Amino acid sequence: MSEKFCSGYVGIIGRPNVGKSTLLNAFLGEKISIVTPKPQTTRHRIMGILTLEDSQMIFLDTPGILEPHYQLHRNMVKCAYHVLDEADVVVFIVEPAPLQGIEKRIIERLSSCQQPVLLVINKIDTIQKDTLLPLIETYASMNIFHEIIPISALKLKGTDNLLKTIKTSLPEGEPFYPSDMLTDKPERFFAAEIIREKIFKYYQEEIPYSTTVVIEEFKERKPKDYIQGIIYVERESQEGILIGKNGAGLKKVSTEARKDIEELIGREVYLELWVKTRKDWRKSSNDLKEFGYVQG
Ligand SMILES: Nc1nc2c(ncn2[C@@H]2O[C@H](COP(=O)(O)OP(=O)(O)OP(=O)(O)O)[C@@H](O)[C@H]2O)c(=O)[nH]1
Ligand SMILES: [Mg+2]
Repeated sequence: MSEKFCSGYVGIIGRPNVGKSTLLNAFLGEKISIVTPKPQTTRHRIMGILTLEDSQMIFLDTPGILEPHYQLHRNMVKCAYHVLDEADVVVFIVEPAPLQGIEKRIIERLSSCQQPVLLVINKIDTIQKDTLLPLIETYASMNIFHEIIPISALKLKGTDNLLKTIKTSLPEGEPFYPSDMLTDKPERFFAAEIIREKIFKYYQEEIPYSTTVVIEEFKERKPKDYIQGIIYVERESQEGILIGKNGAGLKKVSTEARKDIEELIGREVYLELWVKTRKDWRKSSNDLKEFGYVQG
């Protein structure tokens, strides 16, 4: 054991939908952060711990940084920028496309970062090779980024190279967490996230964004665990949309979520879901606090 051990926090930031959660899951080889084709999927900081022979990397997936329209958005942006205070290395993810306004503002903020910032161009499986070089040149000319690394988080292209670069950017030090620890949040948090993922998958327009999930009960029982969740919507009219004709919508969410929860916790589950209204919860500081959306 003469090799030095490196450990540290790796903040993953970027605008919504660029593939931050996909990358976290790719690094861990486990799906711990929910992924959907819709933007603004992640609303909390999700920690994923990868312990190797010579290093421990603590990845922090974050909500996409956006132009906030209501209090939940403001909390999400705060949560994302907060990781800049914790991270030893920052991974800033973009898509292989021209920069958006919000990204220019993120870059401004990153330009005063003390720690190394790696620029990751994700989704390179979606573009022609010759469009990549001019993009790399644009980012290189900013003189902000420690490295510029093109990847496809979905196809696992370039992700090993990125992991190596992250590792070499970390400080020397002892591991922060036990080697078998994967994340910092309890099973009930991930159960709620999985239910939210299914709502993002099956509902359109405002429904996913007006929804939050609270796990009221999580009891380990034989032969099945008992989980009771409440899906909160913002208006009574949304309850019916969510429940669907003869309860079909809710049933689909519940069945699929149950399967994923069972896979995650390795036990059989009885999942009971209720739908309730909490008027305009996304705009209420008290409700956001109650639902766990306040950055400590
Ligand atoms: N083609 C392609 N799609 C990708 C890649 N990485 C992620 N995606 C897709 O992009 C979409 C968004 O991925 P997420 O990982 O949820 O993105 P995110 O940045 O975490 O999004 P927010 O949580 O909303 O901020 C999903 O449909 C992913 O499957 C990639 O390398 N190639
Ligand atoms: Mg995400």
